[in-house]
Amino acid sequence: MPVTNQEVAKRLREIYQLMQLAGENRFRAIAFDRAAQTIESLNDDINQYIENDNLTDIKGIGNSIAEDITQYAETGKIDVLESLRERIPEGVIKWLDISGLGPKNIAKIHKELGISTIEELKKACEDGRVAELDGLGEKSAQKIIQSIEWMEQYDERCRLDEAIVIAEPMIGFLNELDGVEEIKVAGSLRRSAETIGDVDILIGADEDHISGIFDAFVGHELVVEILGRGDTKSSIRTQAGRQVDLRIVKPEQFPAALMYFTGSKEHNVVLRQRARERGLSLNEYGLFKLDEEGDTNFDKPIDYDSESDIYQTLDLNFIIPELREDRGEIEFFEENEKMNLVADDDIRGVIHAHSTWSDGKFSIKAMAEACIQRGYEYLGITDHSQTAAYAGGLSPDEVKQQWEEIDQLNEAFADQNFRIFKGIESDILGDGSLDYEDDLLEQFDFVIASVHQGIAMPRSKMMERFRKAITHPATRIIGHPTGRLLLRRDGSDLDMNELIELAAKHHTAIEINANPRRLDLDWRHGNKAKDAGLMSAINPDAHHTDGIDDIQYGVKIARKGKFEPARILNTKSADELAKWFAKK
Ligand code: DGT
Ligand code: CA
Ligand code: CA
Ligand code: ZN
Repeated sequence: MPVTNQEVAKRLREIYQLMQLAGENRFRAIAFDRAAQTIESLNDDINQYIENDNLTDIKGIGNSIAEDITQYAETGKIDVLESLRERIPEGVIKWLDISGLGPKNIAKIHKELGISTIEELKKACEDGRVAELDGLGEKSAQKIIQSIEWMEQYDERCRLDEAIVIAEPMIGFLNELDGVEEIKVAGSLRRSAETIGDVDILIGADEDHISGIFDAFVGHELVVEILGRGDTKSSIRTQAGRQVDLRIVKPEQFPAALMYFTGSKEHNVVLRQRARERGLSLNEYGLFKLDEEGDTNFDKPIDYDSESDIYQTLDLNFIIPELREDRGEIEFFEENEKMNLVADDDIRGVIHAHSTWSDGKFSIKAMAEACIQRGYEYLGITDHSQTAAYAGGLSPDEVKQQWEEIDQLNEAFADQNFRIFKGIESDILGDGSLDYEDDLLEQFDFVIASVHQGIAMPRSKMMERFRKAITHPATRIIGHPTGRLLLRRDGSDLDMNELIELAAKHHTAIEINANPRRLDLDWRHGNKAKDAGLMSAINPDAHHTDGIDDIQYGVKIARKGKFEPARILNTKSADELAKWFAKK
């Protein structure tokens, strides 16, 4: 089974850590750490060495570790690692994530106090037992408590909007430093993923500036913890709990490194394979010829000036970062120069917004003015329906009063060429019916149908609800289909393929809810949506004037989901949209 260099390095490092926890010979343990480091920065694919049975040619890898690596590639397991894992309680292994607490002290605390969970450790730090241990003291105990509190407080991932808030000022700051020739965000953030593990930043700079740039980076005011400081990479944690990785490469390596660290891993694997098929080697340092033995020939670099050049060499057109997920983009850009994707400028109006009539914070008028201010041509107001009492859902009488207000506002806004559509976000009830009588539903300009209650019903029940809602003649858009809240709550269990087919067949759109907590429809359904000809709308679900600006996140996700402007309702003019609403 092919393995990645990173996977092998990770296992070896785990052996190193567990050996220290187990109190094994220090030099033997360090050998595993060295091997892990070497393999992490290895320019070639470790599989070549495994196949050629010459792992020991790699500096720092002896016979015994070579055998471990081979065993891992063959079986997915390493005996030493397995037996270590059995000897060290799992709880104690988690202590390794506590920054500032090394394996030696972990072993000491675990053995002398006989505790093995993080909760017990925290308690022992608080009641003075840890401070009494040799070589630890009160200061160490306090530091451990703080690290544990960080760990408890911060999630492993954050939302796209949260990552942007961290990355933008950091990049602005770094960009001003001496010697920074190029700087770009990489990783999942550059790919516009809906959640971000860590923020990756890449700089191109000459060698003599590297240490100055890293000094400034780890000394930045937002840094609460330095996680690592090396010659080419440093990592920090910010106040918000996020990790930021900064890598610095030579300016001429910048495009290849940017490509590598943008990922995704899956996309990179295919690119490297394409390079091999063309007698080339692609890595974060550049593009090189392969020699007769199939090794990277670092003396034979291939010229490139940009990511575009590298793609060209691999017989591909430039692939925008959002699409680099190995979901058909490679095949597409073999043939095509560009994919027609919706962009910020294409958005002409705002659909799905709440007002003070239900749980919004602003009047319809204020929401409309905020739309006009941002250059939009219309607003589709969609307050909650009657069943959503907790969110101030509208009774049939209130609906009619709201319509009068909208009629008046439309008269007032007519000379500004702005239009308010009468919409509603109708609950999809437990049995799939909508939340008003049909004769009232028919009179809205459009209906968004959303599930707000019972999102955890079994798949068959959920699908039945959606089937009924989609086929209802008044339903024009399905709101936030899964109801997920990113990093907080899973969405409904749905057959998304069927849902998409059904919606397309019944000329009903499924929104891309642009609220960064939702981003639902998920972009992963983009290929299916494209095949089915599904219509969508990039909807801010705004409860506040500021919420309108969430449309930007929805556009990113729509691009990632391969939506062209023609399949996004709010790229239409108000008249075209009115026609589409009336058409079902
Ligand atoms: P994240 O941080 O979990 O949201 O996701 P990424 O994609 O930002 O992943 P990260 O930060 O671990 O690494 C950044 C990029 O570096 C990743 O997208 C591709 C590249 N990379 C990292 N590790 C590997 C690896 O083992 N193999 C390959 N081919 N690329 C890697
Ligand atoms: Ca990352
Ligand atoms: Ca990273
Ligand atoms: Zn809703």
